[in-house]
Amino acid sequence: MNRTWAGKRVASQQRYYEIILMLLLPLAGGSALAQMTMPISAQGQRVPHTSIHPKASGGVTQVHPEDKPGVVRTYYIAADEVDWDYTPRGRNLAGLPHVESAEDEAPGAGSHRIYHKAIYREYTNGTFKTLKIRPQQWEHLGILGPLIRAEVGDIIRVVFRNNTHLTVTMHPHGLSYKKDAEGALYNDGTAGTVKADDKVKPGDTYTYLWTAPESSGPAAMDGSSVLWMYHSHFVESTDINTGLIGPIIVTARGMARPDGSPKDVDREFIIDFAIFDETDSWFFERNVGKQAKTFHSKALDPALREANALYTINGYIEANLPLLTMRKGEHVRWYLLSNTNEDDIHMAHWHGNTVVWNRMRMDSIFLGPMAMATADMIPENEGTWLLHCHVSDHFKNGMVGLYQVLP
Ligand SMILES: [Cu+2]
Repeated sequence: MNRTWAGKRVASQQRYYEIILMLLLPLAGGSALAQMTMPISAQGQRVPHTSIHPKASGGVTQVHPEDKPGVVRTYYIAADEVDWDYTPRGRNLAGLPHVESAEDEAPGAGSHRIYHKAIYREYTNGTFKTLKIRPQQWEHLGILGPLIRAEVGDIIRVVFRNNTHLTVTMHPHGLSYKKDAEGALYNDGTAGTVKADDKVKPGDTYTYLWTAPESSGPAAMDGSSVLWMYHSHFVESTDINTGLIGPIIVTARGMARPDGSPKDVDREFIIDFAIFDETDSWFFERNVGKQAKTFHSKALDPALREANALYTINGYIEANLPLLTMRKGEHVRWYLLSNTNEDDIHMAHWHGNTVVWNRMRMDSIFLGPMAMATADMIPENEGTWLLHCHVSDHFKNGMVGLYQVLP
């Protein structure tokens, strides 16, 4: 990377922060930003102008007041413990021949696959007493945390409550953050309150402040919005296998509706090709019992690991994913992501219709671990169609959903 360019970019990002800090400190009553407790009524609060143009002539940052100002979007998100059912509506709902399902399992296992897990859930306000009802559009998110949205220029404020017995965090991809909002513990030379975001203890609340600069939004090869994710980053792989992962969408400046969704898209779906390795969950011993006590590594007992690996889409196996419904001719945007295990190597495949990804026509998209991708579809072929991972082992183990194209 060109050093001069990189230096300018870092400097402009730091300047971006400085301006935002100057603007926000009065709102926070001058208290430390990360611990702001003043209720800022979330969606739609205008932020005084924060537009920065890093490529301004002479390397001087210029503010353009004619640009649309950003908003502060506040989310109340908790990590909660739940008993998660990977099969709420039953087994092999796609009706596929030769699929391993309930009858293949040990006696007593029952037809459901239920594990104790920790997931992110959204609440209506900072009392964390009332869960926010997930809109029907996002019921298919399943085990994923609430969708966090921003338009480039916005500020995202997440009031995070840890209702679990675990130490957890929230760490965002793609967005911009300072050291007190990174949500990841490691030797980064920081100390004191700047470390408070790195390990949120059971019962504690922490406010993460993230921003959506141009560098978090669509680039030349992207559409009008891009996908990112957030997840717990205390012991990262174990946190994610326990269930702590969720989506972020950033829409280009000037391309968002008030709710943050891209104006040029009719319908959005978020699909996580997610293996949950329950042997790497904080609750493995609680879920599996005595067997877990003798289990020290995947290499020691691959069979036990395989028996407790769930090949899911959004935490559902065997087409338990709610039916994804769209209409012929709509502009449908698919946001794809994957989990973090070494076998989270997927090939997302649609029957019946094609997509455009990275300006290429596809009907299958490759996803490595922790991948994020966006693909657009104009469905033309009516009917109920398979959406599945094309990796044979994953497909056989239930990484399958259905989508429906209506006239
Ligand atoms: Cu797969």
